[in-house]
Amino acid sequence: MTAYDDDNIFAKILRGEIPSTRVYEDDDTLAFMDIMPRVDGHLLVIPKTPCRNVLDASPAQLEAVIRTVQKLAQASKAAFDADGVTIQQFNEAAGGQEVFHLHFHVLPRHEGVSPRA
Ligand code: DGP
Repeated sequence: MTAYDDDNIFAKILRGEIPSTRVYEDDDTLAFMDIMPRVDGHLLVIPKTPCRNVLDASPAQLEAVIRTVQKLAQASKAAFDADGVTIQQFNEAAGGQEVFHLHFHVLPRHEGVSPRA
C-alpha cells in the first residue's frame, strides 16, 4: 500500500494553503468545486482525515464521505434542475486517479449533454 503524502493538493486545500470554492463542510468531510469542471456544478467530496483512496479508507471515512456525496448529489440535482447525477471515483494512477487524497466527483447531468473531456 502506498503511503499517504500530505503534500497533495487536497490536503493543502483542507489546510487552507490553496484557495477553493467550498460548498459544504461538516466535522468529517469537505466539498468544493472542481477546478476543471466537466459539467456545470461539478464538485468534489473529500474526508478531512488523511486517506489516499478507497483502497486504504476506513469504514468510518467511507461512511462519512458517502453520506456527504448523497447529500450533495440531491442538493446539486435540485440546484441545477438536473435530470440525473454522475458519481465517479478513481483509485491509483492506473485507475485514473490524479490527486492522491480520497475524493468522489459529483456531476449534475442533463439529458443529451455530454461531460467535457
Ligand atoms: P482524479 O484524481 O482523476 O479523480 O481528478 C482530480 C480532480 O481534481 C480533477 O477533476 C481536477 C481537480 N483538481 C486538481 N487540482 C485542483 C485544485 O487545485 N483545486 C480544485 N478545486 N480542484 C482541483
